[in-house]
Amino acid sequence: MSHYKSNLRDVEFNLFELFDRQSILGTGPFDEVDLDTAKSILSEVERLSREDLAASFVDADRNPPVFDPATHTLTQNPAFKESYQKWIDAEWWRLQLPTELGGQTAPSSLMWAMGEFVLGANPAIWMYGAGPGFSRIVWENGTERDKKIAQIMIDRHWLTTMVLTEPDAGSDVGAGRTKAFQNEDGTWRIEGVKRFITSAVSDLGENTMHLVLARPVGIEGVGGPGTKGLSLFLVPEHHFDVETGELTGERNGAYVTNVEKKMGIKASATCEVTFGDPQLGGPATGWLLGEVHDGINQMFRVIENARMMVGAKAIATLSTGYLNALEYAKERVQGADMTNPAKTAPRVTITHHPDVRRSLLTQKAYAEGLRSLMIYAATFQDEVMVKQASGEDGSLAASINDLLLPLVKGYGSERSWVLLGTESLQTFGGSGFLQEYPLEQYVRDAKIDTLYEGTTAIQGQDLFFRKIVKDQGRALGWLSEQIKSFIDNEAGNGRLKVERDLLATALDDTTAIITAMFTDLMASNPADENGDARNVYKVALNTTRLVYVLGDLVVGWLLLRGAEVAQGQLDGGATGADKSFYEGKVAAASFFAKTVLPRLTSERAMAEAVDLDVMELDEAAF
Ligand code: ST9
Ligand code: FAD
Repeated sequence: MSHYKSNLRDVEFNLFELFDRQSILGTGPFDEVDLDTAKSILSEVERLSREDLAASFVDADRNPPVFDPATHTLTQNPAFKESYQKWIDAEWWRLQLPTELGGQTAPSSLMWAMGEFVLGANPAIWMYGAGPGFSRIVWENGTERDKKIAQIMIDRHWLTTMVLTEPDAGSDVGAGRTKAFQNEDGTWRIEGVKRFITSAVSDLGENTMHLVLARPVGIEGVGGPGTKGLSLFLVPEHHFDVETGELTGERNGAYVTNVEKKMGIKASATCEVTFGDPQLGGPATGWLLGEVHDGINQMFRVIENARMMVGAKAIATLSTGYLNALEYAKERVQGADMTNPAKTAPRVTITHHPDVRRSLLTQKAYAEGLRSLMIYAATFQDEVMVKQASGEDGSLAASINDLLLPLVKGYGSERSWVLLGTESLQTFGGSGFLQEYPLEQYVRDAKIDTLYEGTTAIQGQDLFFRKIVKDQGRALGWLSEQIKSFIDNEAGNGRLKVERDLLATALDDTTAIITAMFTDLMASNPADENGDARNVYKVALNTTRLVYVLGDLVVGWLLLRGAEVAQGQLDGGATGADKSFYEGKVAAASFFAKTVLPRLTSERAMAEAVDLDVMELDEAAF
């Protein structure tokens, strides 16, 4: 039986009942994907994921790939290889490619809805299979040569990596020391050691293309300090003929020199990659992407997609964690109903206990609310694509997507990983701790989501300094207006009135927190008479808090929007499974509004009271 429990019904609810995606299907850039096609893609990928992709999830964890340092090769778990091949053969990955690259352009919302199934069933498959997406970035940013390479990468199913991190450059990517020297023929020689590189070695394809950030040396005007001095190079594992893609039989000097042993996501190899070490082989030769020195900007095209992927992975895992917990709770008999204290009272399933119900509804509200957040963010990616195709200005949609990304990634991963442990696994009692059930693996596999692609602290800084301050509050202001108009809207005869009031308070609290952060930021300008640079510490003491607060606010709002739609269906006479589904939507939204949103008032009190005590404490006192 599959470990993976999907929620196709709720995915479709979000796409077609809440966010009206049918309005963009079959037209404009998505003219090849109509509503029926979209629905059949979803149901087929859901089946493939639940059956074929999920099949190797557990086995690949217990029998992870084996690295041979002598040959720098890796042998993947055979069952995992089989699942991976099924994903490649099914060709659904073509949906993220333009027609020029042999793809069939689909809305981002459909892509991520589909992605949820794959990422929930076996996330390492999506990661190893990310080559076509990477190729698209190479193609979009590349010269004619790079465009040819991109097509080769797709046609020959090469694996691809994003190579930023070094032992001394993690969050601080700009501290990277890997160097690039230009050869006489215009190619580049890369020298340095990169760490923690996903998918850098495998036996899943004939070649791997590394997208490497390195600092050019000896070229006027480039290669300065920090991220802006980094350029992006295409560095293959094996040399090949750029016209035909055929391997020349010559090894490039990019070697995996270690594969980490780690807590989870064991099927996905995390590698140290050594470039251009003469003791290992020849030089590591590559090309400058697009022949422009714009590395960090180009790499962020990949990172934005990968941050969305990480959030989707976390959210997908919480959803299957919840559904597994729900199934267990419906069957596990333990204790008597609290209203019947007799020693001989009949024993009941644990779904009769108030605390288990609280836990299940908490899981349901977050799993479904986070799904809405992910798909909502993707609707702005859709809008950017639609506007690009029609030549309209899509900059507001792009900014809103930018604002939502640290929430999808940062808030999505934190809430998911914590709830998987404190609620989903907990529902199983001691059995949750056993490998017999998937929860312990889910918890181990989901922890990484708060770490890679920028830790939660980095997401918080990105959210406030870049997505709010640098954006001059444009996207935030738009979002806040949307929430306000929902609160003021009395549609549905003022139903959900209590919840709307709670949302109004949450909006006030969030606004007050952001205002306090702005005030501290203004007070940190030393050019001002009363400015004190240290006030920026106060801002930074609130940035992670803001990820949680804004996340709760937006999820609370999206859940209530869903509840309004569901209430309409109930009023319209929904019956059977639909009736239960819609009742669940209303109940989860109301529960979230009543049990999560009120906490923002205390977050506000803490945010407004933040002082410099934490920063002034002597390190010896910690
Ligand atoms: C990693 C991989 O962890 C883990 C999983 C791998 C799985 C791989 C497979 C899946 C991937 C699939 C991808 C396929 C692609 C498909 C595409 C399909 C279409 N947004 O603030 P500044 C840029 S990998 C956009 O001064 P600092 C921007 O150019 C390792 N751009 O930063 C900016 O210039 P400007 C992940 C942004 O102080 C420039 O950077 N590692 C954004 O110099 C400088 O900005 C990390 O994530 C943004 N949000 O550097 C590192 N932010 O301002 C985390 C910056 O002029 N650390 N730029 O526009 C950070 O993010 C740091 O904040 C820092 C700071 C490095 C940016
Ligand atoms: P550090 O940056 O040293 O951070 C340590 C702690 O300090 C964290 O809690 C962090 O939040 C905090 N911190 C650091 N700086 C700040 C700051 N300025 N303000 C506030 N807090 C701060 N990298 C790649 O390039 N490619 C990959 O494919 C890839 N895959 C990975 C796969 C796995 C399994 C792992 C574990 C990592 C992977 N990484 C990859 C690296 C990953 O992106 C980094 O681990 C991550 O960015 C954090 O860097 P670090 O580990 O050096 O931690």
